[in-house]
Amino acid sequence: MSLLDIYLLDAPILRQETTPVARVTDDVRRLIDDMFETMYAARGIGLAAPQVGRSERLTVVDVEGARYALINPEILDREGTQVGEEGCLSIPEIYGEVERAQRVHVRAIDREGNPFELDASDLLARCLQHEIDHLHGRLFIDYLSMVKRQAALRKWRKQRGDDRSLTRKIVPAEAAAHHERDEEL
Ligand code: K1U
Ligand code: ZN
Repeated sequence: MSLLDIYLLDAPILRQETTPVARVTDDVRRLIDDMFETMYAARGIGLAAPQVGRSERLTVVDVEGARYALINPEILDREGTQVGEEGCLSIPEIYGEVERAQRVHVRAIDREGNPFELDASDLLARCLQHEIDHLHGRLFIDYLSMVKRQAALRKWRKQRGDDRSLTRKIVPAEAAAHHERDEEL
């Protein structure tokens, strides 16, 4: 398995509509495995294919042990609302409150090519909506008020400085923990 680079806010692929996966091949399964590895190393709870430079309709999530690979996911039903904080591995260190449906009913295809349906609520529902948005070129900052979006973008530009790179490398979580401990000493 391999750690994949994560595409950042200014990368055009994050704004493109994805292409449905026609067939679950070994290549698709390899991508799923690499995406799980990358998501865990980046300490995320979800990751969508465009975030690793692949414009395919595919995402992975793991929210409190509820672990799913979703190929061609579709939200069939939404109920209620919840407001909560979101972050994005493509926009590190930027956070914002987003209103989402409290519960969603999702249909998708799994890693073996079998269709399945899923009812989710709370953080899993939020994460699924965030990831499925990625598959349609939408980012959580699109839901912020104009004032909050502009503040978030100002913070993003400031922390980026002169750095124009469109991807970032993920440091495996264990190595990052050692680094943080060394920094504290
Ligand atoms: O798609 C992504 O960029 C991953 C993103 C998913 C997400 C986070 C928060 C709410 C909805 C969806 C992340 O995992 S960012 C990491 C993060 O902020 C987080 C990690 C654990 C719990 C909550 C948030
Ligand atoms: Zn995201």
